[in-house]
Amino acid sequence: MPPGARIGVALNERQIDGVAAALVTRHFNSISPENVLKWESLHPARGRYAFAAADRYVAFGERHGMEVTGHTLVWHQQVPAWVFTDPRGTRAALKDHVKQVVGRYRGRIRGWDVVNEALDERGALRDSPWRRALGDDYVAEAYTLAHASDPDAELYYADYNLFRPEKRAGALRLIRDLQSRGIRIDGVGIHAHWGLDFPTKDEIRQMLADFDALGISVMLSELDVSVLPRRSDLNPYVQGLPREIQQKLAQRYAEIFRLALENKTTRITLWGLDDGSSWLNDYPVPGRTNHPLLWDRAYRPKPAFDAVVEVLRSFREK
Ligand code: 9MR
Repeated sequence: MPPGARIGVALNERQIDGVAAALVTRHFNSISPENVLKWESLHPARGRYAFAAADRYVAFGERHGMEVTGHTLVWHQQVPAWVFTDPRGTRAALKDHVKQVVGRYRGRIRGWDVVNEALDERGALRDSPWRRALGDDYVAEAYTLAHASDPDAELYYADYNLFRPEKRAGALRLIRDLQSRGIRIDGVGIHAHWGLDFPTKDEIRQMLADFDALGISVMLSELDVSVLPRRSDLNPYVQGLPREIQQKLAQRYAEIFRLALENKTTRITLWGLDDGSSWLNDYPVPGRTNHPLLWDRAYRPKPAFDAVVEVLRSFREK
């Protein structure tokens, strides 16, 4: 691994024991909780918090010297309905949530995906329940609240499709706006839910350069590479991935890691450890067999794993 590089993985709760845990502690120095720090897991009813799973998760990271990312405070998914329907108010709920959650893990979570996926494809603020309840300035509010509850935590903005210029322009505007108002923003988390042939190398390079120019850290905070056709019921690899596609996947991973490391990416986090636990088996079409990660369903390393190790080694030796 190149000095200082953070290589992370998203895990769900059941993976902090057994085979998965052994792989994670051996190969990664950073973890992101796939679900346990989301609102629906932590805060099912006003004033009622369920911290047990999150506590175990954070302790697992600490015990093994891995940094833990806080994912995520303000998102339009996985938020219980009461947050937007309770007449006592969404703003009060948000304030309490951030105070309790960020405050509880103060000094233990390195950085938070404070606002997640706030933009639409044109780069404007999406029509989310947060925006409807709180107005456009909910974004700035969330960062201010998070900073107050842990002044030392890094604060990130995270979104997908940022390789598309129009959407990226919106993210650049959003981040610059926070910067110009003196609100803390440390980095951008690029959700790299990509394919074997998109985005192009040039698109990736341009995207990384544009964010780097803001003087913030740039992370691939959710990386996986789908091998399936996107909008289709085709499910061609139920019995396994043909050697040729396996090689393509390996080359694609090597290419992405190389581009990221050449272009000052500070953290690369895989969105899942093994193919069997990937969200891509159920999205956008439920019940397919995808092979988007570095370990297969039996936790055997794939050629893509070797390819990534090779790239990391070459950077260490540079
Ligand atoms: O991987 C997560 C999956 O287990 C959840 O069911 C899903 C719910 O929408 O969220 C997945 O993670 C998402 C992440 O939190 C934000 N970016 C997109 C990820 C994939 O949907």
